[in-house]
Amino acid sequence: MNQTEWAMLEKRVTGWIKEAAARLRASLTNPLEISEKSAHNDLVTNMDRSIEHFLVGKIKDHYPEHRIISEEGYGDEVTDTNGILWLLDPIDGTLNYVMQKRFFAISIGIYENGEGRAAFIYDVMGDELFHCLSGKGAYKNNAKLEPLTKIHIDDALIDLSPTWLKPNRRIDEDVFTEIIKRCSGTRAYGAASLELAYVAAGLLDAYFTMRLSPWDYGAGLILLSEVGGCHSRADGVPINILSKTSVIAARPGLYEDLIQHIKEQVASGKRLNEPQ
Ligand code: 2AM
Ligand code: CA
Ligand code: CA
Ligand code: CA
Repeated sequence: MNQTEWAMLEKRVTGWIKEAAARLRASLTNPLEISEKSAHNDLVTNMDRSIEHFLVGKIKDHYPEHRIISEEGYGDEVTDTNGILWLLDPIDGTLNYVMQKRFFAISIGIYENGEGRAAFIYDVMGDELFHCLSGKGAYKNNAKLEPLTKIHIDDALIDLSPTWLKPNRRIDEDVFTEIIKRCSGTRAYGAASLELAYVAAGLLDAYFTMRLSPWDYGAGLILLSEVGGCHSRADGVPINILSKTSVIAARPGLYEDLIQHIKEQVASGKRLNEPQ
C-alpha cells in the first residue's frame, strides 16, 4: 500500500475502534455472558466475540486480500507472514473488563511481509489511543511520544506479569528476585497491549511476561519500536510474530541489562523454557 492508503487506513481503523469502544462502554451496564476458556481466570464474554466479529467484518469489507490473526476465531488460518497481516485482540484484558470495568483495550497491529506498519491500542475507559504508522512517530491521543532514553535498573518501574509464578510457569521463580529487590517498583496491570503501550510512552520502563499470543503483543511491539524501545523473547531471541512467546520489552540499555541478568541466571542452572 502507498502512503495515502496507509493514511486512509489510519483514519478508518481509528473510526472503527471508537465505534467498537462505544459498544463496549454501553455493554458495561448490561449483564455479560461469561465463560471460561483454558482456566478459571481465562475468560471470554459475548462482547469479546461480538467486537471481534464487528472489526473482522470491517477489515474484510475494506481489505479483502488482507489476512487476520485474532483471538476469538473470526480471523484466518495463517502460517506465514506474506502480504498484509492484522493481529487483532477485540478485548485485551478481559478479566479487567469483567472484574474492574476498566483497564482493557482494543489492540490492532498491522504487519506487511513481517514488518510492523501500523499499531492501534485503545484504552476504552481511559479514552487514550496509542497509535503509530511506522516511520511517522507514535502518539498518545494527539501528543507525540518522545524517543525512549536510557535509565539505570535501580530507577526502573518494571511491569512483571505474574505468569512467571504460575504452576505451569516455564521459568524458575527466583530468576527475578534480585531485579525486584533492586528496581524502583513493580506493577502488573493485566492488559498486555496497554502494558507495552505504557513502556512505549515512558510510563513504565520494562514489561516482562512468560506467555502471550500474537494478538496480545502485535500492536505493542510496533509502537515500542517506533520510539526506540527494545523487545524479544526472554532469552533474547527475536519474536516470531506467529508464535506464542515470552516477551520482554524495555527502554534501550535497561533491556540489555535485563537480558544479561536472565542469561546469567540460566547459566547458573535456572530453568527458562518458551511456551509450546
Ligand atoms: P486477554 O485478556 O485478551 O486474554 C493478562 O493476563 C494479560 O495476558 C492480558 O493481556 C491477557 O489477554 C493475556 N493473556 C494471554 N494468555 C492468557 C491466558 N491464557 N489467560 C489469561 N490471560 C492471558
Ligand atoms: Ca483471552
Ligand atoms: Ca489479549
Ligand atoms: Ca482478548
